[in-house]
Amino acid sequence: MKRRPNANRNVYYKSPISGTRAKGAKDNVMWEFSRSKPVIYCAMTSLLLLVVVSVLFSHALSYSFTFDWSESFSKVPLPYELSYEEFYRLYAKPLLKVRYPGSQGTKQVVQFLTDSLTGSGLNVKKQEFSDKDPDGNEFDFVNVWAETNPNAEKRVVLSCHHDSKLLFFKKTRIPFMGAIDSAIPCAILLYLASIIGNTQSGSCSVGKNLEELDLNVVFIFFDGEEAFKDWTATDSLYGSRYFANNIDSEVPGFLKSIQLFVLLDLLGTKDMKFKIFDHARQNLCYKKLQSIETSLKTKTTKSCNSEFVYHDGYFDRYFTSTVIGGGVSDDHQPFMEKEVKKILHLIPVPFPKVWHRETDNEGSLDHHTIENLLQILTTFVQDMSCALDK
Ligand code: 1BN
Ligand code: ZN
Repeated sequence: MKRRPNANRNVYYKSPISGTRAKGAKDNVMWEFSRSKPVIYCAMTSLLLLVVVSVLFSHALSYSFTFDWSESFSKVPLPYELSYEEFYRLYAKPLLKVRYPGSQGTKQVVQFLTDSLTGSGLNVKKQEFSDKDPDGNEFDFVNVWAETNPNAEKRVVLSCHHDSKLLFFKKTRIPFMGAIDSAIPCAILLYLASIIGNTQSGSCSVGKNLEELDLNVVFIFFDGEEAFKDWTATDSLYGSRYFANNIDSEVPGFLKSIQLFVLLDLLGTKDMKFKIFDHARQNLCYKKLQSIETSLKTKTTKSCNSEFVYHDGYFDRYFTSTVIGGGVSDDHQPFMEKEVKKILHLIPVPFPKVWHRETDNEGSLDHHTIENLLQILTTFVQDMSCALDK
């Protein structure tokens, strides 16, 4: 992603408390003041200064504690030009909280997703419902979804799950963050939504291409992907099952219009390799992702007004050509059962070591990997004609 030329990277500011003095200051300056008559004026000025500084400081403190993330979206005119740091601060940080179904964290995350998608110019909807866990306890769930072009006939779905697993160790609840499972996948989708939404009418328009292809990009953030106990057909995928079972009565013809269904999961660690599942064998969009990765690795790529800086490291490639057959049960499954044909389940195999462990937090993230993935997917959404090919 483009680095802002004026970004103050690695700039270290000395603390004003560290004893540095202004040029020309004298050691005996305090002594000279104390001997002079205007000592009272000096004391009064200092007091006044102290009052002004403390008022400013308390204002700054309260601002940082009450900072409203949604305010910042309108100040992001060119998402293509966001630095990685800005992406992380704007889209990932607000999702990094405990957010199992019905929790306070979920309420905040749902509000954040809604504000972010609305700020990107998308038409946002919610599906609220309740269901029971295997012990009969009732939970509230909220799916959030948004579309870029409701008038288009064909849809491409880009999805993730926003809930974090309710994790226990010896009957004590662990504050499980789910950074890769699936805060980062959702942050990536919010970023892609901002690119598509905000640039729809601009000169660097992804939207133009989508209009030509008559494509409506639908972003879905499922709740309740995780099992409360053991993963079974009824204890898992609460949100995606509800969505697949109900969407056609809300929006007639929705499922039939899906040309491509992409699900992101467990993304953000260094050991990330995608393999080809049975259902993706003939998927031209997987091939497209492979060729994007190759070109980003081998040459400097300009995308609109951004120059990508791809991080090449120890890894060979993310989108491997290894066919492993089978598949992993996840939020795409209820859609497969509804005959949605083209599915891309972008989940690394083997699963990252931190999977369903307390260590799935910010410390598990590899920022070069996430930035590379953002670049691959940003390039991908600019031309999704692969979704229309047979
Ligand atoms: C992915 C992330 N999954 C759960 N959290 C899906 C899954 C289902 C993983 C069954 C392993 C087994
Ligand atoms: Zn999980």
